Amino acid sequence: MKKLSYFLLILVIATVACQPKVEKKKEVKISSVAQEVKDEFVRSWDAYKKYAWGHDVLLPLSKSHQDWYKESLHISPIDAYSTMKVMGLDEQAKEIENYLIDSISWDKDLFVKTFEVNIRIMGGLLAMYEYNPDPRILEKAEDFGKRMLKAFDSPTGIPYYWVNLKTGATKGAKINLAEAASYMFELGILSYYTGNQVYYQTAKKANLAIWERRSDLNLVGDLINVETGEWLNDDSHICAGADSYYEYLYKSMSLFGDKDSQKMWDESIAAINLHVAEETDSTLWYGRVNMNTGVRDCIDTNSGRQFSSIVTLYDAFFPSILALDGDVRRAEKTQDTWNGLWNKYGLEPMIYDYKQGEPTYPVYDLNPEIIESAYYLYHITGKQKYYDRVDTYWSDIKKYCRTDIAFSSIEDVRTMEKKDYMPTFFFAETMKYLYLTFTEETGEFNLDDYVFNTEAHPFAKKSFDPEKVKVNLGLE
Ligand code: DMJ
Repeated sequence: MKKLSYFLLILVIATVACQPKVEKKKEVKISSVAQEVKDEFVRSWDAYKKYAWGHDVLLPLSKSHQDWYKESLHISPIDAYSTMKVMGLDEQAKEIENYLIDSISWDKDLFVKTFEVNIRIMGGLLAMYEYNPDPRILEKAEDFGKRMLKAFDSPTGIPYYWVNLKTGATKGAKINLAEAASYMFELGILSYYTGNQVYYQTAKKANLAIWERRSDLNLVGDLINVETGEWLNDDSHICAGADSYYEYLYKSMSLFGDKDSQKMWDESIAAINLHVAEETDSTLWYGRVNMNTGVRDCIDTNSGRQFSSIVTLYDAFFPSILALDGDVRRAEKTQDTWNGLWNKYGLEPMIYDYKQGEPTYPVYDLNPEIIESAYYLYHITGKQKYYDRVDTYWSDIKKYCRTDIAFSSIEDVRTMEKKDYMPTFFFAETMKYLYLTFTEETGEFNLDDYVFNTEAHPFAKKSFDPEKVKVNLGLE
């Protein structure tokens, strides 16, 4: 009898020990402003579900929806997922995982924009797999990756602008720098997880094709023909159309330790600071120069207008990369410059001429970049002013963009007339950077431990074993 109860006791202990550990979630106390961002995220997500479920985008004024193409790619939920995980909205996130696994197929006869689907769908799926290593999620990501690879089937290895997800047909031989070579990050992660080098090597080939065509000043242009490899435009800049090219040189180097990315980044950033940066006592703008001469004589071919001092609000991401790279002086000065522009209008215009001091395209699309750089600088320098700036950005977004169901873009930052559109990156990026700034003090999410893709999908550095990176990505 004694023996039997001893045996039963051992059995109970063994059974308990074999159960998967259910981690008890730590309750983290967040500030009222962080809670407000989270509540507003949920309110906007609920509106998406009510008015746009199954579609790409919520139209917040007409309370309707829109798809990018003739069929939906479900971009809002895929983009929203990682922000839900960061905010601890696990129930909503689970619903997206299940929806992806049960109901989304990539076998669609649609021409999609290679760049946009890479940063939003590929980036979003890989981040989902990071949070939940369910092989069915990786399968969806790899299926998508195989379809994307067809885009790179050009004489130069630089992808076509459009690729058909079902047939693999391509079109659009003219492509800007960001769309030409911002793939090493996502496709490198896909290679890492699948053990198939082809993804990273294909993406890297496109980068090397660009790099081979740099000028003697180590600058590259902004529009290229993927079939002939000819530059169609000699303007060199870090603005929209080029931005994530530079971001991914840095981030691929930092996540994968690829020496070629390191060289491309080091030589590029030196050239950009030497030729493209335009600094005064109080401002630091990154404008436009001719890639061959370094001269500020860029002319817009359509309007004939001087173009050298035209910047885009996307450029406000640049301080984050400068700061990560250790150039905190330039990072802070550029962030100050962009902050001045925000305060001039209360939001930023999409395109701005800093010499004329006026917008050339006054739309604000709920973009995240200025918040992103203030968040990075708050984390890196600890200076309260960056927190306060994010607080101001949030107040202004609430003031001008909040609608009865969600948030809307703005047609003109001079009139604050609303526009019937809520882009998917509002879920992925804008709300995430706001929340991360306002929860920084909790220590729950440490930026030092992550690298974000350009759509703010986070990847933990510790997930990438350096030896396995070398083998799976095919690094020397
Ligand atoms: C995002 O889609 C990405 O960050 C992209 O690289 C450029 N900016 C938009 C949002 O403004």
